Amino acid sequence: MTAARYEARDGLGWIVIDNPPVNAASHAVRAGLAEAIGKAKADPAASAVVLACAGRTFVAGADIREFGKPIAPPSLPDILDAIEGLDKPVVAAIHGTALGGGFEIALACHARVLSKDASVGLPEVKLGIIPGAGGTQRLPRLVGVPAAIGMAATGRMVGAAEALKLGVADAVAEEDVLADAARLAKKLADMPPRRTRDLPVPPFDPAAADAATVAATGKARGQIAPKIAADMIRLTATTTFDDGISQERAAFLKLVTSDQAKAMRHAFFAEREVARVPRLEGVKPRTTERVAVIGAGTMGAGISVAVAAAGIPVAVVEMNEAAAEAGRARVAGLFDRMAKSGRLSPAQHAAAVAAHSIGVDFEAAVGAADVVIEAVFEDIEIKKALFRRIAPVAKAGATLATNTSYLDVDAIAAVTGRAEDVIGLHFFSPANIMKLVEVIEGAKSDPSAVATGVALGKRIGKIPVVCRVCDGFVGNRILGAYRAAQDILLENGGTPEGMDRALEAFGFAMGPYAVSDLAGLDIGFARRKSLAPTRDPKRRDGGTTLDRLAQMGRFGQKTGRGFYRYVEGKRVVDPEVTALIEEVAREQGVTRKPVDDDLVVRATRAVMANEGAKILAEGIVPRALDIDVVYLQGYGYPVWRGGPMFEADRVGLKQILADMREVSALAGPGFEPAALLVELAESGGAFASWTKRN
Ligand code: T1G
Repeated sequence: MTAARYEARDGLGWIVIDNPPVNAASHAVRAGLAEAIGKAKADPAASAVVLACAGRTFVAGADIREFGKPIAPPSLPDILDAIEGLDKPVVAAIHGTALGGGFEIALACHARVLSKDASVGLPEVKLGIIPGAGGTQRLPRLVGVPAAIGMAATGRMVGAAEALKLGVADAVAEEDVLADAARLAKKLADMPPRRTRDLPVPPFDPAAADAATVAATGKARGQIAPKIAADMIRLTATTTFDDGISQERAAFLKLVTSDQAKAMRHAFFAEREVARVPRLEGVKPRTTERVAVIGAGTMGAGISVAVAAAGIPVAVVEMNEAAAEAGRARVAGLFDRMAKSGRLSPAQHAAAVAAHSIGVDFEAAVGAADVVIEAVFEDIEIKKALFRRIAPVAKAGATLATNTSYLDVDAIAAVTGRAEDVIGLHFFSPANIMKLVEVIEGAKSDPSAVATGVALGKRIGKIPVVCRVCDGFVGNRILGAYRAAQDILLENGGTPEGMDRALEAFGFAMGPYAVSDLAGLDIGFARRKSLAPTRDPKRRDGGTTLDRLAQMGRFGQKTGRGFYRYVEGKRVVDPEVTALIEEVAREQGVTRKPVDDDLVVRATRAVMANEGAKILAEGIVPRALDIDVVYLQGYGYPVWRGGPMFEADRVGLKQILADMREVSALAGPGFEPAALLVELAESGGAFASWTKRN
């Protein structure tokens, strides 16, 4: 099967690309296209040409797997020049998504027909690059500079209707995009091809272009590609097409080998690879036709909405009618916001609402479910009691999942008498939006139950990461480690505002102290109190300041004061907090010395990698990419750094080990370098290529 073929039919030439699963413009596709274009050019029977794709979608872009390797000719720009230069009209028939190089192919055609559910876009900036085959030079000639920036500098996809309105689609096919494209091709056959490159750039308001650029770069803080994409688009107003093309290509080639592009490509593939867990290879998930969720609080509402939005019937159970009624209101609000934001189309909204119910009949809901998800108060005794109720009612073979964020899944499973059916499904709030779900495999979980958790996660649009039981699983365990290190640095001489600034410059969306105030110090304080009996008094954990603030009723934003004061919603530094930190340091016998931003970043990065190394060595997850995906999808880790383990490999494990040794000297017991980190650093190894030997 050739990746692109030519056939003549009904007086038209047909070029059909066929490269499953997404028709990526691989070398085979480009070579096939070169041959097909030659045939179209030479075919006297073909008065015009339709360019289409087999399978589920138009070309989804250049083949990302080829990046970082020498580009085998013909290059995509050469192919596009050949298409655009044909002396007969070429009409693109677009279904599914035409993205990146795929959309650039369509832009080099002389007209474009989209099926009504098709989308087009230039998402290259999401890979840390910019369009490299004329996208920044052709798109503005069709939609204008501001709109082109709004698309290419953000990576935003547009649907068929908007594409028509913008002028990048010539028609939208209600039924048959191929038939409509053929009709248009015949209509254009006697006219000279309308070459996008020859179109004048529509006049535009520079302020609108500036605004689009600011909006795009504002959403991608720290990333370099968006601004470059916008600059390339602006070039169209000041230079020739050919000069613009060569500047775009040069910028693309430079970006494609950048650290940011390597990190974002890693993230792209890791988020797909992570659901393929080696030890679950070939394990069949159990059938999941109905789900029950116990608890309609924040988490239960979010989880059940995500399930219903995927079209799976879900019955939520509450303790009493009043709680059920409150849950219904909460769920209705979530559905409405998802409809308003366009996450759910009107039809999807209606179907999701129809699939969702909340009641008080525990036996009916749990007895009918293939998967039961508990989402009640984070207390081990409450969860155990509930699972004692679920176990005898749930049908044989049903998967029983707890949404706990750090309690012992094995302890919960042990009370059910059917531990093989029990897993954890740790969703992240808001559960109807956040993509990460940690699928916790208990010591006695049957692989089919774990596979069921993974399959359900994917089906509801999540990114499932399978991990074994440990305190905090992957995300919260690493969070606990680096937050303790940061709190010790705070006592040693840091300030909340200084440390937040350093970590926001590193790329975190919010610094740790702003996050603590947002989440509520009372929550952290309650957890610390529960862990206090087991805490090693010889180890500093830096939490004294938080304890004091909580005891003073300073719970953060919700009380107007925490690590910061909040004046009309604005976060301001509070000298009282600085004084309190100094007092705590004195009590600890610590002489405060200024902590610079560089140390804050190096310490955070090292402790994250160090805890990740322990997690790998313990076999909690099989691969470093599992840890990266947890942080990218659940903790606001900057995607252009690829995740804590990818970033550690980039920096080099020798440096990470040196930084970890510096942290250990500053923070004392509990911050020793992990054996695996030492082993890899001393052997010149990397996390990416390490797998657990047994
Ligand atoms: N190259 C290689 N493989 C790709 C790919 C691509 N462009 N897109 C998807 N795949 C693989 C993916 O890894 C997975 O593989 C399988 O296809 C199904 O993907 C010159 C330089 C198209 C919306 O950024 O956004 O063009 O895991 O699970 O959920 O200027 O794939 O099965 O082994 O995501 O239905 C620009 C990236 C590239 C689009 C479909 N294009 N792809 O989503 O399936 S750069 C993109 C997507 C470029 C030009 C520049 C999505 C999708 P496996 P999937 P999906």
